[in-house]
Amino acid sequence: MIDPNKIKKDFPILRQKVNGKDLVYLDNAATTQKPQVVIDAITNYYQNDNANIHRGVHTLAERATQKYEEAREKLAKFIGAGSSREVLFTSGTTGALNLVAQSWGRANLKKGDTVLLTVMEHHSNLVPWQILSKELGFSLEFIHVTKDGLLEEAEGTIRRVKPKLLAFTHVSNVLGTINPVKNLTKAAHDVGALVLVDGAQAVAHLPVNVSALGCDFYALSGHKMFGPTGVGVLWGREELLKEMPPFLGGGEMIKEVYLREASYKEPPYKFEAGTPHIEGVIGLGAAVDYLNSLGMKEIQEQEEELISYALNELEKVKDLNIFGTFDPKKRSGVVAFTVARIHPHDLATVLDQEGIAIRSGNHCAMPLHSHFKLVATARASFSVYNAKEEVGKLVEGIEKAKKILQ
Ligand code: C6P
Repeated sequence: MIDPNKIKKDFPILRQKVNGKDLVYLDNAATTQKPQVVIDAITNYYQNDNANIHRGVHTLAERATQKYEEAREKLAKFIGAGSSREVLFTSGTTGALNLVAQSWGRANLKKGDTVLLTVMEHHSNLVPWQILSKELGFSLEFIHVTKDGLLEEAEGTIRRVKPKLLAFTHVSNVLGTINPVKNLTKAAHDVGALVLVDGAQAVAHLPVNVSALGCDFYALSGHKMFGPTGVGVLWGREELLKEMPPFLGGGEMIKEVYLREASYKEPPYKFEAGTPHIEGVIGLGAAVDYLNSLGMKEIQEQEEELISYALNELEKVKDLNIFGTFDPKKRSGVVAFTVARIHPHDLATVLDQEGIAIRSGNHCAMPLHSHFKLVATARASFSVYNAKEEVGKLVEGIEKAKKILQ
């Protein structure tokens, strides 16, 4: 079993005090902290290898290129991709989802088609489709969410709507719900739809194997899995990527360029125009090594126990209302809640005085909050370095806030 207090030593930022108290970092769904090995990988790159990639023949350029491409191999293996050619580096999940919309979507969607989303999507998997549907005239439909925070009648909705694309989140960043990707993918494929999965909140918390899930696209962010910000991945099935037009044009994505036309490289390079986030990719590769060293199954087991404990403890707090399912098998380490007569921002401010970092607001999921007739929630989100004692500190902090604010 993973010992969070031992893991914590790998993360230098967690050694500090905030407002005179030991930092309790419970905002991991927004971004995770970085282990020393990731910080070292980035520093080493700048100290020893910095050069542009895929361009020069000099030693530094070759070293930088090799490290960048090694990271692609690591990512491919980590998510169970058939080939590293299916791993495109993007600016993050948002970049990956927009890439699918602007490349695959623009080439394949038209009036009369439907894109099926869910009410629990992050804005990143709503707004790109809204922008495109206004322009191209296809429809948007939504799978609803039960009061327990699960997808409602998902397979029935897929069969009824017969979408061209089903795009949904693997794990909700508000409810923590782990959606049944494999079953929904099968239902979508049965009606001829492609499937895009937003894996932003999944990859650092449970083993992900895109081949076993059977989906067509999978998006993730490096910074939510102990890697740097500004880098992420779009995984796509190779035959789809080959057919898709490029999204951005520029250097290194081309074979030949003439004044009025150009031919393009094969994926993944066709989708990586310009100088990429080289140190970000190398740092992300180091984050994958770190996650592998802990073991994704072990991480999942440890977090499952922690979330059960947290739900149990928070449920005992009077006037506190938790959103989402209480089944730890269907829920990842995110707990959104409200406390009667306290605004979530005020609660987060009082907790900060206690050195406890949580997020408050709509967590970029306004439609989901509207669905529950809420404007904002408080959200504690856990990672493998969080210990049960920190749940205790959160509960104490909430009780203190109640005394001050209620
Ligand atoms: N959610 C949160 O606090 P980017 O910003 O591109 O790395 O990730 C976007 C994104 C997409 N999908 C889901 C399910 C997400 O949770 C996020 C990011 C953060 O919940 C920041 S808003």
